[in-house]
Amino acid sequence: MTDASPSSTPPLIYVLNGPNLNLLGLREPQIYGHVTLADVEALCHQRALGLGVAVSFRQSNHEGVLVDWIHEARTEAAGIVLNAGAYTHTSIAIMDALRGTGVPAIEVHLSNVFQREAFRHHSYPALACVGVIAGLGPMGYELALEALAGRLKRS
Ligand code: CA2
Repeated sequence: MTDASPSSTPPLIYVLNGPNLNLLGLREPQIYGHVTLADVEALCHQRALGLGVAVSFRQSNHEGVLVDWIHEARTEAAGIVLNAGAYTHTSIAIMDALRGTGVPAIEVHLSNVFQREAFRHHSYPALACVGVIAGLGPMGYELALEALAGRLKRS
């Protein structure tokens, strides 16, 4: 007999990346290291497996596309990990989209934005996030997934 036991679909977490993050590992290694975005994606899928969640990992250079994905998360995802790149410091639209979804979101930055230029110290999306992780490199994505998976388990 084949194993036909029902297995529930793991909760889906959107991992959204903003402008220029497609260049990760290819330029400015002194700030962002040598790890590519494909490496970060592989790390997220691996970590998600251990946490019993699934990941939809995406990158866009366009603010409106990020807003659309956040809207989509309202019905499709149980959580959002967001590295909005430079839109972090400018985008009221992304903050409003996060507020509109009601889906728990964690903001992640590879670099320690607080050690950098003053304009990187402010984040609009952070006002709509349950937490912020900065300066831990790709591990920040793993920690954000762990925190969201923990919240899901408790809820
Ligand atoms: O530290 C982070 O993760 C940032 O979100 C990265 C953004 C920056 O604007 C934020 O202030 C902090 C920049 C992403 C661009 O990444 C590049 C990677 C390699 C080469 C050029 C850009």
